[in-house]
Amino acid sequence: MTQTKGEEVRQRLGTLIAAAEPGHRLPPERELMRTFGVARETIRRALDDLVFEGQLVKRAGVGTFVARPRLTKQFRMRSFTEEMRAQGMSSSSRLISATTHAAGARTGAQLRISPASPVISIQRVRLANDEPMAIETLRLPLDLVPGLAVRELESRSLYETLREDYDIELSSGSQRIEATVTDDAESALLGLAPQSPALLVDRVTWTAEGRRVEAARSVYRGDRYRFEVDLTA
Ligand code: 16G
Repeated sequence: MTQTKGEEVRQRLGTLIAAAEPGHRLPPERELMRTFGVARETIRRALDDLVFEGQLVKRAGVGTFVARPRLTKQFRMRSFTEEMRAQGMSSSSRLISATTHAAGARTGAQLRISPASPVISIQRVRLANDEPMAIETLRLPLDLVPGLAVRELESRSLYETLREDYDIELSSGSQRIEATVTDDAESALLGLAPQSPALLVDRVTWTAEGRRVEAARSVYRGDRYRFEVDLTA
């Protein structure tokens, strides 16, 4: 797939952000237009996307800054399959797509690999008792899972597969949750009205040795899902 100008700008800005300290001020739009050789509109859209993702902060009349890391809370490390089992429900998946491509700046930074390293990207609709609950898009470094039988992931747990076939035991992760609404494609896949409330979850998981294994971006339907957090003083 060829990259659009906008995607290219986003990727280059991502690299710039990854290398900068939190609080660092980005050059003004005019200068970014010159550097990237694109129209103001393209720069604005890329900046807006990065602000939406929480990577940048805009201060009116002052400038655009690399965001400080947000406060995060810890959740339990559980797979969708384990979660459903614990609640007495059956789980399954519908495979939407599986592709391999270069990680890119954002996923590369999340997985601590070079943006040029290949990843496998798997998109599944997750079902509980045959009802669609979430759309998950996972990215795994390709060299960690050679020959992964993607089709099997319709009926088999990814975490189980990692454990049994690749001897990869996930020990911790970090997760961020934001409110969102479903777009047209997501609404159709989840059987919801357009623009239904949903929760957007970004998760990165790693092994006890600190090897980043998975960067996942999931959209959970807001009418059926609730997130529980254990609090400790
Ligand atoms: C959970 C994880 C997802 C992981 C999946 C594995 C969240 C937000 N996401 O859905 O990152 O890939 O479990 O499930 O919790 P599986 O082992 O059942 O395939």
